[in-house]
Amino acid sequence: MIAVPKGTTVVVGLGVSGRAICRHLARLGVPFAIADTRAEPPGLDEVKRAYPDVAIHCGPLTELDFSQVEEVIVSPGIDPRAPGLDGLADEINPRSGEPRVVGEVALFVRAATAPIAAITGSNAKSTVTTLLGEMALASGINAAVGGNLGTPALDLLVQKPDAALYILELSSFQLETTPTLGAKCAAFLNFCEDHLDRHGDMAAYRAAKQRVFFAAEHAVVNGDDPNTWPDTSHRVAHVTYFTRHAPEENTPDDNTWALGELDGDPCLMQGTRPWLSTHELGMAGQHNQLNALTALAMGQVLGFERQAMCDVLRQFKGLKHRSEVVATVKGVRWVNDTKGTNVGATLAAIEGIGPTLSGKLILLAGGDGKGADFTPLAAPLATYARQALLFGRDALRLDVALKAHVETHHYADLTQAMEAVARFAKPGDCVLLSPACASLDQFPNYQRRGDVFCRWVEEHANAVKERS
Ligand code: UMA
Ligand code: ADP
Repeated sequence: MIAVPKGTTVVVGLGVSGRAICRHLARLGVPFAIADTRAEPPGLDEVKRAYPDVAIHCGPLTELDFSQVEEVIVSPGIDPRAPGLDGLADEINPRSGEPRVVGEVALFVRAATAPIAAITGSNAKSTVTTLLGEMALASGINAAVGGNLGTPALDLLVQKPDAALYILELSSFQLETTPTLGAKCAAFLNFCEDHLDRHGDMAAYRAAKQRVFFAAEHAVVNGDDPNTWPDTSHRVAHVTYFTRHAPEENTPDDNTWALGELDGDPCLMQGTRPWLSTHELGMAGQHNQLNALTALAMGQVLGFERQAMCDVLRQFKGLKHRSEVVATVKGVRWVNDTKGTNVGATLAAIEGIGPTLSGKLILLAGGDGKGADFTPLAAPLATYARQALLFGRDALRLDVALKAHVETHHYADLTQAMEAVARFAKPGDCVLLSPACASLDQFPNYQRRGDVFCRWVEEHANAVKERS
């Protein structure tokens, strides 16, 4: 076993966050060592060149004796209780007063001087984070946007040293190693089964996400899901809710943002006060109406301008790979929701798009289900879908959960499933790729899966045009 010298700071992981942590420590002049469990981690050569004097260990963490280290800064992909780090996460670093194992965001909190708006949840984080960033820009606020999405949090400190606000998307992995975030505004959007391979059970996954609330001034949470609410231990001063249910006429409540109606026209409301008709939104689907409500609720807490926020909601068409309309071919709409990588996301896409169709949905789903229970998809598919075309590693598990409720067919891969669609689709239908699974069994990432879908649809559209 190799003893790590007394008082050393060790960075674990050489991915995007690990390299940002090294840059930050180097800027601060804090001496550090590096460990990565892989024999050849990405970026190793770059890091060796940048820090020729820094000790780097590649291989199992159990080969190192961490007992004398001052602090271990783990990357999000590393479990703070991984073998080798045993017990360290429960010990306190006397210098910081925080656990001896922390993550990138803990360092960010120590260094940031502007307020933080933080967004977590099982789904919709990237959409809400981006919307809020656009709203800040439109309101003339110099905000820096990043975290789990885009630029690592610590790099924002250098990219925008004069930022007036940090808007961070935070994953459960990042929050798990953040002792006290102290956000000005913290949102927990929704909660469904995901990442159980890392967190073990739903209680631990939720507890990690709830860390977003520690010492927050203001929480924005899902009124329809108590799992997203803070409890008293989080010491949150104010809580605002968003909900899909219309507000009650006689109990106007400015702390609740709701999907209501004005003269029969569905609209986004604060209490009983209408803000924007849902017909004006650039994004499609009821799930995106909720995302718009959340961004408005956060934006108001943060002092953004009403007109600027509404203009952004009119213009923002949504992010690529999330309920993205790729083409309409012979009356059939093709929608790429490859970022639907868990059951909750796919449910939202089905329930968001299904009611808007004159025809039916044809769902393309499958891949690596990460051990999830697929049965919640059965009822909405029975209501809105014509068929479910299943592919990838967990096609059979999906079939078992769905076949009593919707017609199912199996294919070896996504392309074969797409080639089969012509047999089923009718004008007014929507072919929805929302796999409810990770892509990693057949693709390098979810983006590549979405790109394969989009390319196939474009070729299909061209072929149909040439024939007609
Ligand atoms: N790994 C090892 N050994 C190590 C270190 C990492 O095997 O010593 C593996 C991890 O298990 C993981 C992979 O390497 O499979 C990457 O892990 P990492 O912690 O090095 O990841 P980064 O490259 O730093 O990227 C992370 C986030 N990735 C993860 O949390 C897995 C990125 O989110 C994020 O954009 C980036 O930090 C900057 O903040 C990606 C993600 O998939 C998009 N996030 C998950 C999600 O959104 O569901 C949480
Ligand atoms: P995240 O960053 O949390 O993965 P994204 O904004 O990238 O979130 O959206 C991921 C997927 O989540 C989308 O493709 C869609 O299927 C689903 N989704 C979007 N909005 C919601 C919502 N309000 N509730 C549940 N699922 C949603």
